[in-house]
Amino acid sequence: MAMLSFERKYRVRGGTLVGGDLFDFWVGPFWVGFFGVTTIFFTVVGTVLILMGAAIQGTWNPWLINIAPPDLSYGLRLAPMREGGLWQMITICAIGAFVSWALRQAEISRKLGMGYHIPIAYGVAVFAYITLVVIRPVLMGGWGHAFPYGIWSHLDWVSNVGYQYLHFHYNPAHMIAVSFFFTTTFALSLHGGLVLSALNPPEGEPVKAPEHENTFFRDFIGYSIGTLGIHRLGLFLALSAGFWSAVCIVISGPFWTRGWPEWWGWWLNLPIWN
Ligand code: UQ2
Repeated sequence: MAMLSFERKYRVRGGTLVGGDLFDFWVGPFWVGFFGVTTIFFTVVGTVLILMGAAIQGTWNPWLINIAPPDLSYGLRLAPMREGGLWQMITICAIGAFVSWALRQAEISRKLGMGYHIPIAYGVAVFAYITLVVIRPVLMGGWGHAFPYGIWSHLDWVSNVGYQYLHFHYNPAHMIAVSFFFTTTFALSLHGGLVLSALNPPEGEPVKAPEHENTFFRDFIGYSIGTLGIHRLGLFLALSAGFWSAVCIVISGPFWTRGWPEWWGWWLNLPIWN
């Protein structure tokens, strides 16, 4: 693959967290690194295990493949392969691959002298996943509380767990998470629209610069957050969405076991009403 003219400048040694310069080389456009190797390892093993699960289940329909966690009767023990052990091994591979990927991002950030924003942001998504398949199941005493791996089956799980708490939209942390998700899409639509409008002037006119972007929002609402600011805001909104998602599910069960509508009884029970 052709290397861009400036790319060679960024092919710098060092920045690794483990192994020194053992895997500090490139294959085509890709830097390898120790955690590149571990990512590939966990991904290949995990994918083979998923294919084994599909073979055991007897369907190759991608929508219907389902690999379920162990029954609740197994508690937090290891289960036989066909009884959820496969799910446990796949979970170990998934976490191994995700953590390897985050550390690979950290190593490349160090190599390039950048901040750790990328691995930290990605880490919030990994944290949300680990909350679902490890932290909450451990707090509730059974791997059976985790969600099954399958396109259709994980949606059924979300629906069932939602109804278990009667009406999940009354979960205050869920409200905060949803609001952050909506605000993220709103901010990205403002940003994407603004950038494309600046970069696509009428035929024959030069592309517009950030001063036009700032001026548009100052004229429109009296405030511009700025080109760096919109990306800081977007990062904050997106990470907050992931963080509050993890909070809203981890408090459901370990902290609150009744319907979420009932939680709002604290408001009706305030002593100020009589
Ligand atoms: C902006 C700016 C950008 C942008 C956007 C804004 C030049 C290219 C979208 C406007 C954003 C504002 C006013 C914040 C909106 C607040 C929330 C919570 C959605 O000013 O600088 O850079 O893309």
